[in-house]
Amino acid sequence: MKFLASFFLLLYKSCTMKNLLFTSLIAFLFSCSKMQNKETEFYVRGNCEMCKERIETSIKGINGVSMATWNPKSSVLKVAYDSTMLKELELHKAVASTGHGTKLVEMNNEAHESLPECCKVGANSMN
Ligand SMILES: [Cu+2]
Repeated sequence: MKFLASFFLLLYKSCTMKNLLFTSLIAFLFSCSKMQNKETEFYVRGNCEMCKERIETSIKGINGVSMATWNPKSSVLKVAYDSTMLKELELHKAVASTGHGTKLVEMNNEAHESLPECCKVGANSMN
């Protein structure tokens, strides 16, 4: 009788384990399907490799961003992000706060003033 009881207990435990696994699998799939990965690109004013580092870091630090690459030649920033977590304008605001303006959000002047000379507007012919 004791053996039977422990047998059923084991059976019950393995069933709940399976349920747990199944439930977490469903939850995982559901959270994946809810993610809306979106890619966008826009102009960000900047000059050099230091600008690149600064611009990309400001965007990569945002929750929901999976990729950020700024091209110093074209001044175009490419971003992949979860559109359920943030809006594109928030990307513009984040980058502008570091002193690099976009066409939607003007650069933060104070931040821009504290940039190295080579990173400022007018530092090279590309501005
Ligand atoms: Cu620079």
